[in-house]
Amino acid sequence: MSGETNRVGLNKTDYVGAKSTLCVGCGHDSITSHIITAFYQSSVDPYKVSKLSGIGCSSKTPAYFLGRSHGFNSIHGRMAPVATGVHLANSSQQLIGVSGDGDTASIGLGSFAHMLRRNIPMIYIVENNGVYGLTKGQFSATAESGSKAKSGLINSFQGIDLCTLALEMGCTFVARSFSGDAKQMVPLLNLAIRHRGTAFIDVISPCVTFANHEGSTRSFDAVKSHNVHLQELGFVQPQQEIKVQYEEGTTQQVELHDGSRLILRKLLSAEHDIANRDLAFARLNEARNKGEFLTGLFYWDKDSRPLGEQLALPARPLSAVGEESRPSREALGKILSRFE
Ligand SMILES: Cc1ncc(C[n+]2csc(CCOP(=O)(O)OP(=O)(O)O)c2C)c(N)n1
Ligand code: SF4
Ligand SMILES: [Mg+2]
Repeated sequence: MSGETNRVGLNKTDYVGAKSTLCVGCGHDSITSHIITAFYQSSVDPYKVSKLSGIGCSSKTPAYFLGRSHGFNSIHGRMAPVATGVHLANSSQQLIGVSGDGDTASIGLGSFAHMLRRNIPMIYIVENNGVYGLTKGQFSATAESGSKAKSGLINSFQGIDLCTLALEMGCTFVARSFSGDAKQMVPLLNLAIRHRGTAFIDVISPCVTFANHEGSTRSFDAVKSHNVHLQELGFVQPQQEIKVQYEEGTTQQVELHDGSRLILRKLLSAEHDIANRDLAFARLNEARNKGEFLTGLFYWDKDSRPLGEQLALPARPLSAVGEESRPSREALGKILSRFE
């Protein structure tokens, strides 16, 4: 499909952005390329997308994809409230946010938690390298205890597992992947594009400059040797043929409202059901106790209700309401008087 135009008449090159200024080999650049692939494959109109971020190397990346979309680079740790505002002002925009483990798990932790409770419709990616890359490699709050910094310092604090936290906060789509795993990331993103609520994807994304040495639990070698897949994921676009034949009983297919299909193939001996939140907690805890990076789709609430629906917002975005249809001063006064 990569040389062809997609369903909205665009080429893959129409989904790229500016040239990356990150270190050569940074995991974050691979995630950028998976985002470009998924938005192209899903034929998303880039003019209807708003890209959001905080501060960090990861937060610079929205400049490198979807160059025709809107963008807002917030202050450190404040992507979530900005996303909430963008959604309430213009609910017709599709949102994708990229944050870092520092940006989300330290300064932005409170905002992140409350955004998940509210189920703001957006794809929320954390490019998780266990360090503050932009400020020269200090441990972040997601770094595993016992991990060694480039300076030789050993991390004595427990790391926050963002997927477990997201589940606890009521997140309706919780997944983890590895930046180098296009086969898993692209289907996850294709599904996330269609999710009606916050689609959280924690992506282990090694920092080649500050965390790729012996003793770091986030080096490429350490992540690859501890990466265990929860399931094999496939995504079939509307009207696209399923080319691979799977053995009966080993796969599950979920049809989506637009005719696309998610295909899940069981890999672990332990049972998992993406609709079962308790099992998602169990799988995450087991993996953590074994020191594994379990990747895949942990939980998906297919019938999730995004914020706009919970608040019964009108279909017409507030930003499209002209002066002529705004309530008069008297009408507003009447409404306000009810709260006096
Ligand atoms: C209010 C505020 N405090 C601290 C900083 C300094 N600072 C910039 S980026 C950053 C952390 C970046 O780490 P992360 O979010 O993990 O992104 P990475 O660079 O690792 O991709 C910090 C602490 C800042 N810019 N603003
Ligand atoms: S410092 Fe680390 S996170 Fe930042 S661009 Fe370089 S490799 Fe990537
Ligand atoms: Mg980081």
